[in-house]
Amino acid sequence: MEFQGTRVLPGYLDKSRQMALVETVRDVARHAPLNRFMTPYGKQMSVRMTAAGRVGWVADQTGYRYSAFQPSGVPWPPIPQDILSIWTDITDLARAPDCCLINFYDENARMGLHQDKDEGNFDWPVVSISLGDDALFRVGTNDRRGPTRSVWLKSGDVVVLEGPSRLAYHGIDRLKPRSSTLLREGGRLNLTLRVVEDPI
Ligand SMILES: O=C(O)CCC(=O)C(=O)O
Ligand SMILES: [Mn+2]
Repeated sequence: MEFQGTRVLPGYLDKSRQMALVETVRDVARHAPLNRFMTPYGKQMSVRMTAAGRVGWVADQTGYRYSAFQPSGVPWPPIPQDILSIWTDITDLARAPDCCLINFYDENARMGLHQDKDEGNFDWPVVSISLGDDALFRVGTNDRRGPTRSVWLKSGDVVVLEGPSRLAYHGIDRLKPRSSTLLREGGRLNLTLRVVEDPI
């Protein structure tokens, strides 16, 4: 399904793969606990985050950035194989992603409209996996003031931001609480796979 130039793959992961992925994410979170970052504007983000891979995403008063280290000072755990194979199957790329960003949304969490533009090279796609409660995903153009459209993402859906949509503004307006039973306590996990190239 094509949506504002963004590829949406509804139901890409069946229930058993979704359940296995939740266990994989729990295992990552044992080595890299979820963080509740502050934005550079001094507001606490409602989404809790962690990561796997060579780099993960951190935020503090000095700004947002990819870092080889967790806030605790230890490196991020490697990206698990079952997550890597989703990237390879969907993109057909030999290059592996450097970061699997993991977002956890409780029923009140949301993510404002933004571009993914800290990765250094936008020729690579971003692959985004939804697990758990339905989420209202909004995507627009490369212009913040451009028109947007919304689609409900369900557990097992995958979104690919690539080509002309790679820098599209996007965000999560809200969750539909208790719409999925995948996570025992409810809420939603989102995994985004990204190639991150260091500035030369
Ligand atoms: O939760 C989502 O579906 C989107 C997450 C996102 O845009 C991000 O982590 O940059
Ligand atoms: Mn994003």
